[in-house]
Amino acid sequence: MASDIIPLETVARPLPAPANSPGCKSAKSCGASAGPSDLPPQIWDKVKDHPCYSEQAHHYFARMHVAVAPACNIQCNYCNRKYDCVNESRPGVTSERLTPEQALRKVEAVAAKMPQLSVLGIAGPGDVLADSARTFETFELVRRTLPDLKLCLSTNGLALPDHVERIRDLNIDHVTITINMTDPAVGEDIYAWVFYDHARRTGREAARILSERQIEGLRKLVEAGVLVKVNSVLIPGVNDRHLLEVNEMVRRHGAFLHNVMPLLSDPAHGTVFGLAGQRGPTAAELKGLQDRLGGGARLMKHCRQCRADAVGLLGQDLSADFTLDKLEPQPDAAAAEAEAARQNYREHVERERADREKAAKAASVGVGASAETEAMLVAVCSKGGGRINQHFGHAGEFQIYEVDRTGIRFVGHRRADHYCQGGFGEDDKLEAVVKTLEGVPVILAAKIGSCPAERLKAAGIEVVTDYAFDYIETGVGGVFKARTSLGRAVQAS
Ligand code: CLF
Ligand code: SF4
Repeated sequence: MASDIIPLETVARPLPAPANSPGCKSAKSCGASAGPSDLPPQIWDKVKDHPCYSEQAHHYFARMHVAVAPACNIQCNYCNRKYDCVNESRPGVTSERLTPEQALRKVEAVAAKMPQLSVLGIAGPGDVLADSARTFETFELVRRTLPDLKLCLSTNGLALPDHVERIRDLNIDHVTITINMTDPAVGEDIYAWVFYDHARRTGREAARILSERQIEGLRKLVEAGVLVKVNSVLIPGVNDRHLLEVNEMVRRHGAFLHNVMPLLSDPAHGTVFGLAGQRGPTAAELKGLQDRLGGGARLMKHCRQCRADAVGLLGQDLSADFTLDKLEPQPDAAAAEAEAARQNYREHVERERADREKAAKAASVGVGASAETEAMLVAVCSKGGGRINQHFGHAGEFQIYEVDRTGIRFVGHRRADHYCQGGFGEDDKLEAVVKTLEGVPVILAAKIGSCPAERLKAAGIEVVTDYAFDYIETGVGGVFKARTSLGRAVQAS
């Protein structure tokens, strides 16, 4: 059960003492990477343990979703109602529907196994406020039983203005609104209808109502002191250029983060877009837009478009370990023991963070002196803790870091989907990894077999294991210096 939960010993391995350095001051880093020195203390306190609101936190903390909200009040053209709400999920995923009581049992079971758990989110499978009673009843039950967990919800925003007081009173500090447009002329191509004020509306009227309600909800939440993240689905040819305006609106109204997610579209999903052949953006198009949005609202780049019943660190999927039939009854003392374990883990993470920060500063020493003008991308195999602690063959995804003269920063992830499931030598899967890592010359892994390492080398990708179990920044800084003019200068002297 839950064997992929990060073992604490791999998170806690100490590093050599770092040297002094000015550290990374890149202006280009991901907005969700903001740390205690960039944010007011009360905001940092709200985000530091939230894996979606803080890129740093996603290395350490887990979230779980409970799928208690099946109904929806709008129809997006990228959604098929057979599956979960695509606004925060991958299409084609179906979650087990729960009652609020079942949801509480599940949260207790996960909490008993996973001290990394810090957030309970509700993100579907429909819209969480379309049938708000089930959503709020679930939050109330969990708030009473596990008061230290942060509560989080994700909505399309149509019903949001009617629920802001309840959200504030329940201490739900984190709300996501999916806003794909502010212009009804764009919106009529994204939404088939909305159900509002006892009637089904279509066309520009539907899009106008939805947009007005979303912005009203955003404004009220910000006034109520709730941290708001805005998700936008990037749909090439439909809202790609328009998302610059959405980003500006997001910034103007005081949302904390803007998360631009790629449309995932396939005829097999049975959606309007999928059947019409509407494509999703390429990784380069997504990055290009994110780069253009760099001066606006803070950006989230570590979203994994997870399921409405997701469990674990972002990028992990332990939902199959916690289906209803597998939930064990919890003994009376379990809740208190689990809370104490979470508290211990948080203290441990505080120490780790301080250590990692020093290591990151040490790693960036000299990086700024490089004569290289091109940034270098590095793929990292990590199962948490901000460390290079995963075997290449077990990596379901690669975390992508960029390094240049201005520093080291996280820029996103690329999926590898368990290249090594039946042993090494699965040529087609290795080919897929090579394709996934186009433009990335180096992989940092804890270990790799000689056969795949040679195959990757032949494809122009070097796999470095010298930094196994070190912090990511130590490895990224190390390979950059070794491969650039800095390394060549050292070799020549
Ligand atoms: Fe869940 Fe969403 Fe809360 Fe996170 S997910 S309700 S804010 S706890 Fe996170 Fe998943 Fe991306 Fe969502 S990675 S899809 S952003
Ligand atoms: Fe589907 Fe979510 Fe859109 Fe509703 S809000 S139609 S569940 S993607």
